[in-house]
Amino acid sequence: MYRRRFLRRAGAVGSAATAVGLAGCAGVGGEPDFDVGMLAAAYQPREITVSVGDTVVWENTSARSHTVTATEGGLPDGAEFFASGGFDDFETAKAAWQSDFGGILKNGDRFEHTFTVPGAHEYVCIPHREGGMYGTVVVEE
Ligand SMILES: [Cu+2]
Repeated sequence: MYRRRFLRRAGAVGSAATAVGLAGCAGVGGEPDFDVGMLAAAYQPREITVSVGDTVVWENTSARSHTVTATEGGLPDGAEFFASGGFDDFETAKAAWQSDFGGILKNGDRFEHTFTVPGAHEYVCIPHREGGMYGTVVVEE
């Protein structure tokens, strides 16, 4: 947990754009109380490293709507599928988005997932995946 917080701070210092984007969502002491924000078509940061057992919190810090949806084949063996909207697999999540925006995260909405299996977990924003809106959670032992 401490390591994640350190990494988050280090990332925020390195990017003026990040500071601007997250300014409206600062938690106690001015530090954001989420781990991954969202820009118009990107997760910020795109990759985050956490430890087994950590919970990652996403917040839609942009005006556009997004999803957080694990990709098929993008998870380590044994890892639980995760998706905003709570869907069980990618196809279900995609169909739900296409029918009635299932899994939508609007501005200020949050999603969280606890990671219990080490390895790289890739996820995507369904409406913006062709624009390259992908992210990765790297989970270390
Ligand atoms: Cu998106």
